[in-house]
Amino acid sequence: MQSDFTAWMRRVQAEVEDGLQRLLPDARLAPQRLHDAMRYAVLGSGKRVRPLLAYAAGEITGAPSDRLQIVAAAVELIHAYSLTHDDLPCMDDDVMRRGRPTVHVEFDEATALLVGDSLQSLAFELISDYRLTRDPATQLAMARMLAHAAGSRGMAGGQAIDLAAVGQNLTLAELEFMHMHKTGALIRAAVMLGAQCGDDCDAVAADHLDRYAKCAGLAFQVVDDILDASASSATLGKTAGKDARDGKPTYVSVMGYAGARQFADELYASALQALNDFDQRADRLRGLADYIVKRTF
Ligand code: GRG
Repeated sequence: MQSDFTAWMRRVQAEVEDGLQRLLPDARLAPQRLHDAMRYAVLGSGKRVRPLLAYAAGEITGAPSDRLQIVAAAVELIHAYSLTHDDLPCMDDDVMRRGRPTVHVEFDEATALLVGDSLQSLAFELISDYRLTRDPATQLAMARMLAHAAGSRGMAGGQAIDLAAVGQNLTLAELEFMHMHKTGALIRAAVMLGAQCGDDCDAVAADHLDRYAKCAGLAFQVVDDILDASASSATLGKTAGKDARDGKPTYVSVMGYAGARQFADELYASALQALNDFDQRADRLRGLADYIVKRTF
């Protein structure tokens, strides 16, 4: 069972990598330095959790893999843009990401800024260029969903709250609000966009999937906070222990290590419960919830 899931993950990760390789501009095309930096920011590593979630949700609704490859790439491009900008000196000021120098260290700050801008634009170009649904109105709604998830009422808004929270004491509700936006919004979009690529996504299924995505997204962040406080930089491929050093409130600082671990387990149980109405076609989503809470990097 576990080896079957691992084989599925590897297969999807390879398909996502192929898609990204093909869909990103060739580094020999002008402006070469920007295209080279875009490819550096996206290719070669990263867990591809959001693409995996899109593919897993697509299994429930019978989505074809060529459509999933496009939405998975679009979501991963938005994610890579957010990491590139997050690492800039004006934000988190970090020098290591995915086990190598951050984009502004390897290239320069202006290039890193443009990499983020260009990856975000490319994501929407992809959603517009390819036929993803039978009904064009649904495809337009998908583009809107991704825009909303990335914007000020989603990820960018969550990042603004995060930056303002340095040195502050947040309540649990405030912490949750921040993370539902900063991390959760894009994870929810990944699940819903994957599901919408299939023809069997009715309103009831969408509601269950959205509940799953909210729980899995928050669990992802809780585990991220636990790992930041407990794992090494070498294991994580990014600077560990940074949240505490930067005076950032986290699930570990608010709930303690054991409290955060228990909360992650509760969210895992709620994520599985949201899938109760689905048959074995939801097994990949079940497996991903398990992966998200048990991951070690
Ligand atoms: C700059 C608009 C803007 C937003 C930045 C995503 C984000 C918002 C900041 C990253 C900081 C951070 C540590 C967020 C917590 C969760 C998270 C997104 C971790 C990184 O994602 P992974 O673990 O990374 O999926 P990989 O490298 O595996 O893709």
